[in-house]
Order: sequence, then C-alpha cells, then structure tokens
Amino acid sequence: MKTPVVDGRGRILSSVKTISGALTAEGINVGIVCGRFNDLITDRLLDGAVDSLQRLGVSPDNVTVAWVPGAFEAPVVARAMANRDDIDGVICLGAVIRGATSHYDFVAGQAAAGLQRAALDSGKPVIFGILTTDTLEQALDRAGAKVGNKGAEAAVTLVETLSVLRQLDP
Ligand code: INI
Repeated sequence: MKTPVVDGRGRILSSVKTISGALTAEGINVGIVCGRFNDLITDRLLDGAVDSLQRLGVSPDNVTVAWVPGAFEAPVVARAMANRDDIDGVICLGAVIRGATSHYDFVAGQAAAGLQRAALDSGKPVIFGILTTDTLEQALDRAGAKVGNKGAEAAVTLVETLSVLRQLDP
C-alpha cells in the first residue's frame, strides 16, 4: 500500500511502500514457554495468551506449551522451539518480581537478552511476555487485573510480527 508522507505543514513529500501486520492467525503453529516461578501469575498469563490466540484464529491443536523452572531458563527452550520446522513463533511468559535481592536484575536482564538472541538466531519471532515488576500486586495487575493481561498482549504481538515477516519473505 502506498501511504503519502507529509511534512509538518501537510505537504506531501513522497509515497512510501508500507507493510503492517494483519491480525489473522489461521494455520500458524505457536510455541509457548512458561515459567513455573511465580505461577500464581504465569498461569494467568498463559490463560490470556491461549485465549487471545484462539480469538485470533489459532487452533489449540497448533499450540505447544513448554514449562520451565524460571524466566532464566526461557531463552534456551525458546530457541529450541523456534528452531523447529513445525513452530512459526514463540511466546515466552514469566514473572520476575524484584523483592529484596539483586537476583531480579540478573534474571530479568538475561531473560530479555537471551530471548532477543533466540529471535535473531532463529529468524522467528520470540515474544517477551515476561513481567518485570517491583511487587506481586503490580504483577497481578498485569496478569488480568487492572492493567490488562500481558500474556494476551504477547499473543497479539506474535501474530502481528509474523504477518510482517511473512510479507517480507521473498
Ligand atoms: N525466576 C522467575 O521467573 N521470576 C523470579 O522472580 C525469580 N526470582 O526472583 O528469583 C526467578 N528466579 C529463578 C530463575 O529464573 C532460575 O530458575 C534459577 O536462578 C535457576 O537457574
């Protein structure tokens, strides 16, 4: 689609080709990596992700869930999933809650870096659906209470990103 690019005064500068993701997901195969740590939260994120995928047209038969001990273990399993021919993209779900120790920073930072690497190494979307919060209450808010469900958002993000990548595939 050609979209006119305008300057601050509304003058048309050029026409650019624009690609944007559609939210249609029929036929895609999804891997979900879910951390058992803080499973009060991650169970809810998983429910949100699966529900959202179904609404977008993904059959439950096309979803594979792998549980890992904690967010730190998510990248290696996400990478293994992403490297499979029968998986189109991966959603990673977890809850890293700061608490009183510096463990949080290591776990959250390495999970984020590792998941990005899994995506770039595999060339498939690996979605960061890991909550990083100061408190349990903030995590609950983002797992279906006051501030939506990060798992459901992660599912939408996966479908949109896959759609963009497919349009770029030669
Ligand atoms: N794992 C989490 O997923 N969330 C946390 O909040 C967390 N904290 O706070 O420690 C956590 N730690 C475990 C970690 O992911 C690994 O499983 C563990 O370090 C073994 O490698």
